[in-house]
Amino acid sequence: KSVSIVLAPFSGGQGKGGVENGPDYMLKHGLEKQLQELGWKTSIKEPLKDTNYEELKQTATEKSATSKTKRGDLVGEATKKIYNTCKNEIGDDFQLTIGGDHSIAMGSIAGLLQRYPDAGIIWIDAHADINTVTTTESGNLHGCPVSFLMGLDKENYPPELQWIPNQVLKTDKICYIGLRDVDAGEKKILQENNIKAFSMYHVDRFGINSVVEMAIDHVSKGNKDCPLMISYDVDALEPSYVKCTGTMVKNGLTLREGFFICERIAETGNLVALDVVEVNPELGTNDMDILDTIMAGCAVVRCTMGETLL
Ligand code: DIR
Ligand code: MN
Ligand code: MN
Ligand code: MN
Repeated sequence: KSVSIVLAPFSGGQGKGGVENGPDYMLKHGLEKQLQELGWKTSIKEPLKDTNYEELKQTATEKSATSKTKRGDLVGEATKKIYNTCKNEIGDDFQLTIGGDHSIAMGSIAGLLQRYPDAGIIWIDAHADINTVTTTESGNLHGCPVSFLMGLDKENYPPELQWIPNQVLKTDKICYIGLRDVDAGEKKILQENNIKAFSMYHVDRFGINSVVEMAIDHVSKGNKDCPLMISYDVDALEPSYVKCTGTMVKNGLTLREGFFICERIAETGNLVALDVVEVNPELGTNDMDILDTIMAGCAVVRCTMGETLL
């Protein structure tokens, strides 16, 4: 078994610097070696390697002035590169993408869906990330990747995001777990499109085991071999364990609940890809907090990739 580790050190989908250092910190923590110890043959892909985002940033505001969303040109350029790597360079490998902010999922998911058009996406997050250019209150594109993948409000996409294959993600092939901070406009989109979502209420109501089972069933559409992908925003987890992330929301998943989701989906044998995003080491006020967050991010990867299966 082989894994392509796609590094996505990108922060332009939101306003806080530092999240571009997530991949570096997770690798320095030994992530690649941990995967090798689990029996994976690893290779590293760096689609953003030759991009100078400092230079791009200076022109970004001007170029994006016609759109409500911020840094559309940066996000468009970075996600398209990630898309091309995920589409063309992964082959049969497991696709592991390390962010970066969650806007990078536009690239990783659109790319994966070119190789596995039928894949089901399980989105672990405190947020729904389904704002459109019209509904977004913050203008941050990390709050919008799902709507772009679904082709919602396409007429208003920033020009640099027009590359996303139209409606590459079907509204019934995604399921959320962990939601607890969903904007009013997003709630409307979820309801109107009948998108399956398990909030923290549902986790308490049914328990994490049933929730994961229902999520797998929903996105698999009766196909027991349906390829599955997890897009994992670490802010889904309770902030006391994960303090170094850009938009903390209290009352999240416990670490065990958060890991169990990965373990159970791994157990299906159908997992083909994982994103881990929003690890921002710069937001730590002390070394312990930074280590906690990095360790949680690495543990999510290991649980997804077989560590806890006997
Ligand atoms: C908010 C926050 N809904 C937005 N989203 C975040 O900016 O659209 N997503 N933080 O991870
Ligand atoms: Mn989030
Ligand atoms: Mn919000
Ligand atoms: Mn997110």
